Amino acid sequence: MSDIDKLWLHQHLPGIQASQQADDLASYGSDWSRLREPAPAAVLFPQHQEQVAQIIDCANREGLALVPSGGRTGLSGGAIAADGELVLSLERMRQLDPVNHADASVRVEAGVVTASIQQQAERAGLFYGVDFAAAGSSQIGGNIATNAGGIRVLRYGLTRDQVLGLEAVSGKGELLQLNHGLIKNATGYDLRHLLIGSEGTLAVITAATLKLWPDPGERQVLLLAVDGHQALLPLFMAARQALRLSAFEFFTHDCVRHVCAHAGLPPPLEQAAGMYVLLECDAVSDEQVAALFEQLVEQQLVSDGVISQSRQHAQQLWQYRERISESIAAQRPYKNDIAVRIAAVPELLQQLDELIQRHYPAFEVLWYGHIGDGNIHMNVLKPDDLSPAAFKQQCELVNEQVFDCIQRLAGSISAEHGVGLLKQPWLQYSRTPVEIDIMRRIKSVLDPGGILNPGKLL
Ligand code: S2G
Ligand code: ZN
Repeated sequence: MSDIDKLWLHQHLPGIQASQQADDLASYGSDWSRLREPAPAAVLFPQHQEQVAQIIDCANREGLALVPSGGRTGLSGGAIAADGELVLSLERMRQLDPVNHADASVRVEAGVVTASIQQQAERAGLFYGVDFAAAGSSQIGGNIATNAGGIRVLRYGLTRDQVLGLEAVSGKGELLQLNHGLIKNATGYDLRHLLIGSEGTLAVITAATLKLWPDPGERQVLLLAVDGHQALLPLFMAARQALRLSAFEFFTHDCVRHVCAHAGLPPPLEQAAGMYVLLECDAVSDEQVAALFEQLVEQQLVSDGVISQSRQHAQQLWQYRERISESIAAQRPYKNDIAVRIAAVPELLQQLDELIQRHYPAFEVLWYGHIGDGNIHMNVLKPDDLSPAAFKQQCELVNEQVFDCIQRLAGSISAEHGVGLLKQPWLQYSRTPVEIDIMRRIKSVLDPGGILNPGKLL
């Protein structure tokens, strides 16, 4: 056990709240990936940017590793502390400023839960553009550190596209106030965008000024039965042509089976289908939707479907997509979170389907994701009779083929969940040696002591 005890913390980090309680060490040292047993030396709870700088200065002096920690809903092990690191939790930095109506923005500290931002925006008659299943427990600092995506990227972009200003502390302890909420600022490298998606390896994010959108008003959800993945791209293009889309998701029948069993929901349509599309769009007249639906059936792109009749009905339909992850979590699925350009989605699905049949005939594989931004989630469910280690090893054997396919299509081996610990061995399938070398050199400038989240991403 490290020599970090109460006295050490009191001497080296006076005035900073800390815990070495076993349950805190276990909970703050892990994340939703559960990839490694948590074993941090202590959990620190700074309450403002200066205390974060104080912690970083101490870590550099003492040569200690820091793991920045938000809501720990990550799935790639980016927030895991398994080797005596100090966890730097932002959860007590929860200042949520009033909405700035002139700028249509809001300044929030890193520990604010994503759903609170959505509610703050709604109260002001505005809309925060990023949403995903974990929004009720994820924190905005972690969303920014992983550039979280979610279900409405095709309309509002990624977390990156919401950040107008960013406050952080670099691995050298430098206080950063970046871009100050400006829309235009042509004064050199945009360091804000360097930190967004850097997974806590370059700086600790302490606050952000976020863009808010006009209230989208009434929206409708269509849940459509689709014959096969070949129909997905033509269906997406027809829907994008005819409607003002804010989401276009797909999932297979196996996903529906797990969600209905887990959540006690009735099947979404009378007839089961091989695959479903859930799309969300600005509300249109019943005639317009009926005409589009007729057209899609004529083109044999869909065979059945349901259109939400109320906001509550729309939320019910969303459950078939939003609750997939939670319904399979107990089976500790091996997750691939991959992306290609939208035009390459059909080919990716075709190649992966063949690959799965060849290598995983015995495994149950669930396919779902965000066709609207080329992101496919492929979750392989662990068979009961296989140990987690053996299962992970078998899945990783197939990763080479999956990522070969991604590399050929110039895609990404991690679309939105980040690299963390899980995808690090395969980074070169999406980033060239030159890029990885430049990333390492940037890391050496911003975190020369290598104290920030060592072992993650690079
Ligand atoms: C999704 C959520 C995380 C997962 O549902 O879009 O990004 O379990 C995922 O894959
Ligand atoms: Zn996703």
